[in-house]
Amino acid sequence: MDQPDDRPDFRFRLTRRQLLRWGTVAGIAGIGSNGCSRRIEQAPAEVEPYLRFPGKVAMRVVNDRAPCLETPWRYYREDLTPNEAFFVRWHLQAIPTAVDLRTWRLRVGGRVNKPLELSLDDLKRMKATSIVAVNQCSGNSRGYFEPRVPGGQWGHGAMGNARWTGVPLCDLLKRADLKAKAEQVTFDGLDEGPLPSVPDFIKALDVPLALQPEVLVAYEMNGKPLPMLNGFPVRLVVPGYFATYWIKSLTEINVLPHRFDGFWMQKAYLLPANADESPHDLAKKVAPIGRMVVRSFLVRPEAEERLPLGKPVALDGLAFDGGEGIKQVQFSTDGGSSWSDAKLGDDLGKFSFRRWRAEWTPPERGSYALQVRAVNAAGQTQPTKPIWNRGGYAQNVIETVRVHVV
Ligand SMILES: Nc1nc2c(c(=O)[nH]1)N[C@H]1C(S)=C(S)[C@@H](COP(=O)(O)O)O[C@H]1N2
Ligand SMILES: [Mo]
Repeated sequence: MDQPDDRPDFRFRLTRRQLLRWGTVAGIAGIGSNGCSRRIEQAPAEVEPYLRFPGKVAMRVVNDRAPCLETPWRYYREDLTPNEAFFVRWHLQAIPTAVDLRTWRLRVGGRVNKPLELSLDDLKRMKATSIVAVNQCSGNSRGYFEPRVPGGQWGHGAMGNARWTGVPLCDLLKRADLKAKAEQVTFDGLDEGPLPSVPDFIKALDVPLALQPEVLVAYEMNGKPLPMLNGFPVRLVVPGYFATYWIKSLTEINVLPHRFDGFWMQKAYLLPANADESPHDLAKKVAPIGRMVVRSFLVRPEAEERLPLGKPVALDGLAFDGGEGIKQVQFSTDGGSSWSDAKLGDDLGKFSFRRWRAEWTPPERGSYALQVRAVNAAGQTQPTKPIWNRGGYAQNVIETVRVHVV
């Protein structure tokens, strides 16, 4: 069997008890105090199990079957999220735990003149491209929705930024030679439901989007093979779009002459199409979720931190959007009454996290509500009140972090 470097030996049909036993060594003690405290202060979950899955640091388990793991907050101090701390989200119970590269193939078929069947080596012989891009779950921060919505109760750790390397999807589609009237392209991975009645996780992109040069079939993440849990051996990377389209352990690419009507496009990952909605007044028209919206976070200091009076405090954080690029970041230390510009860090590309920094000298002792907001190159910014939707998707309210100057 071929495995990525950090590919562990593991079988996924574990009972919850086995899983817990397996994870005990990694328990809470394995987490830095800071990374932990933010979540315990802020995370909505009643229990906070931290487990060390194969190839991963100890991470908060949002779900154990299929595994959904949240990135510990301190890893956002880095521009690129380390592979071993990158969040994990699967929907179906039977996820790939090993891949034999001698038999594994990526197939491109449907409305094409030349169907393809490529090995990983075939892909690696094609021209490679790298791009830094944020992968964020549509349901990132869902746990803070009020009223609560069903689904994984994520804190803010269902996002990560990585340098992805692979073959542009458009090169594969050109090689396969699309027939006329191709409308959508579907993507399917190696994972499956426990029963045939569970719809397979298949997502679709419109052909014009699938042909954008930044969309990759990636086999490397931060210069290393993808971890098994993040989609070894290849995954789709759709910069600017929510992660639901970033199909992991990709094996089937299918070109359709019509719109795809599968469950995961028609029944899930939908947002109100025009108007807002509320629990009492659900939108009549919904549409598949698309590009990410502008967000920004304070990474340090963390919630409930105690800061000494008389010393400048380094504020440090990140911002990102759906691919316009971040133009401005501002912070407030008085709960949003007044705002000051932060200094932007290195520009790693318009799909990447953008670091920001500022210095603040607290004038007196007491509690402070720190806030941050970003503006992208299209002038879009973040709302002051959360925008509710039934799926708990696309949250981008201005966040507040309370700290205490003592
Ligand atoms: N094959 C497959 N790909 C998938 C999914 C899945 O369930 N199966 N989930 C999607 C969703 S909703 C998310 S948020 C991202 C998570 O990517 P990650 O696990 O690498 O962080 O994978 C996407 N790709
Ligand atoms: Mo997701």
